[in-house]
Amino acid sequence: MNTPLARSLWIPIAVALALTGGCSEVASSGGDGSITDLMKARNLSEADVSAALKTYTPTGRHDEYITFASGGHGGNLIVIGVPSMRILKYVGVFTPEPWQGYGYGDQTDSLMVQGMRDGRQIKWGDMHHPALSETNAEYDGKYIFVNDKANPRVAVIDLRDFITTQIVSTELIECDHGATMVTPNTEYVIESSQYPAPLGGRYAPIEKWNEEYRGAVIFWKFDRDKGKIVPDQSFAIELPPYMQDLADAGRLDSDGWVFINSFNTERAYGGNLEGKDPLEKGASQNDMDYLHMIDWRKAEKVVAAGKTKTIVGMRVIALDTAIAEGLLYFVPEPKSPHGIDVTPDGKEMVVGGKLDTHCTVYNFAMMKKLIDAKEFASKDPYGVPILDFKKSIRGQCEIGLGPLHTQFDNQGFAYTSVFIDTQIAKWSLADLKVVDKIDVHYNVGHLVTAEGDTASPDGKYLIAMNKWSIDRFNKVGPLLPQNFQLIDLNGSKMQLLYDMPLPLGEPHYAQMIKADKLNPIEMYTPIGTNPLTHAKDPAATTADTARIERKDDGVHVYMSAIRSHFKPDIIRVKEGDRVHLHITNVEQAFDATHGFCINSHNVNLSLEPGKHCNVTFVADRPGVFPYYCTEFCSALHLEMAGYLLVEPK
Ligand code: RUQ
Ligand code: CUA
Repeated sequence: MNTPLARSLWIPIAVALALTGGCSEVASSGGDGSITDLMKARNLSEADVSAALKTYTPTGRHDEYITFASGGHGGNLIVIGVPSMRILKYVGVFTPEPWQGYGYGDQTDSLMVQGMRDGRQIKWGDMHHPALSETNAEYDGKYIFVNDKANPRVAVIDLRDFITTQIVSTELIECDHGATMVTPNTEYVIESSQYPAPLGGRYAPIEKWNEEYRGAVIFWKFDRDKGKIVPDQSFAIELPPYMQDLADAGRLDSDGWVFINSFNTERAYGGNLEGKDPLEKGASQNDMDYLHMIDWRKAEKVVAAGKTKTIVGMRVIALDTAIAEGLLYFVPEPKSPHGIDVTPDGKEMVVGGKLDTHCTVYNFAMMKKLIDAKEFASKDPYGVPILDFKKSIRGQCEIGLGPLHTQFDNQGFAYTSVFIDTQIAKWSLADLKVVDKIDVHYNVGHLVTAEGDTASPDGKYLIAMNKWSIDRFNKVGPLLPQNFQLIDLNGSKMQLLYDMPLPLGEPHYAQMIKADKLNPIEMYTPIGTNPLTHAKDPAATTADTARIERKDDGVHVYMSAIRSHFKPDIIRVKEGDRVHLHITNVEQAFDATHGFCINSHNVNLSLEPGKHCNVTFVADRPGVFPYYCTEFCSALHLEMAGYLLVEPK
């Protein structure tokens, strides 16, 4: 603390504090003396104060970056400001989100229906990898896609209003992991399987693994104008029954290709209660697994030529066809790889091996040359051509124990999460040498840098997404939060700035975008907009047209909401009536959100200014049910209420 460096650091900090706050008198639990007293009272070092100054964001100021982090088991997407690490929103995606009324009205119920698997509503999701839409390999701030690993699904979130507008799922596969990643102009959203199974939800004995079990990569076609995935224009490629892992799309030089890691090329399937090796032992025998290279532009042509079969409604290029048409190649990769990350210039691919100490840097031009010359070292048991490892790589960087994922900055450095060493390693892409390491707490999985998956990353900030937090926070019982650690990349040494507990499922991956690339709406216009269509809903209502109509299919209530009443505030129906509520928040004031709930009927809506919601339910119990506004919208908020009267038959 008393090193010359620390002292020289401290002087500008003290000056800055005195200038910006105008106060060296700061109240705290530790007393209200000078900054130095405060530091003493709170036991803060100069490094602590420097970290605080780099993240503290005074009231009214906004963050420079926005991070979209997966909500893991919560099935929702977390929006976080950087560097303040303030949580700004949870976007409901695969699971209902009550505050947003997501999953409690007709529109959002339709998304829960889209997300069904085998006709069953799924009550959770295991979200892993958010992917922002891209234009020319840069985040464009328009959409973000996310996957559910457990119940393989992909969702589209519209960044005009941060609302989920579509969920797609195919029963072709039973689990995904290489999802979601986008091609450089968001032509496709990629979803590749993880645990092989017979394609299309069939049964086959596990002993038939080699013959009947398969992986697949799905290319979901995205229609940017409509903001929707078009399942009819999507296709899949059948893959051998290895466990495909993370994926990344090529860009610039490698545009048109997709790269997918794999492990378990041993094709082990366990059986530890049946006298066989456990799965993980069987799956860790080979020195090399296979990096998959897929030529998706060529695959598009094969699909257009009709060389597909249809399985559960999905057009699938069979493995034999993929090989014959030159769509699929393998390159060996060291022991149990996990992350694959294409370098910003698209020229190289960095692969981390969980049981290796290196990152391997594959060179696209070298691999492409081998493919063009048809120079293959061997074939896998299914006939997929395998390139020579040494002839495909530029080199390897000795990183540490358990390198997983890699991100980049704008200075030619790569940052790799090192799981077993529980560190972040910074290394030079040019000479493949580690230049700095920093401890993280603990067991880092993914990491993300600002604009880190684009052709022009910013670097600047890095978030280490740690699986364990052990001693970092107050104890809250045996299930601990995850720990997002913000790291400053601006100096030559990485500096740890902030620990942010995340108590909402294991978040896995995130992407960080410049905040000024996002341009969300402030309210819905015209009044009566349905967020799923971004157009005026046919049942939109104004205060003047509020009414109740009895029709063949039940009672339709056209209701308006404005501070501080619903109109109508009395609804009379008969036991057994089907009730259709059509509610418009007719306000056009920023942040003037109302809520609407009826007790005991699972009716719960969020009505942002201008938004229209439809909800249908059966009034099957006679009684008196108050409804009320759930957002403290005005001084007369508590009076913003009404009665649903259900008269007995
Ligand atoms: S994973 S900790 Cu699902 Cu992205 Cu690597
Ligand atoms: Cu409207 Cu409270």
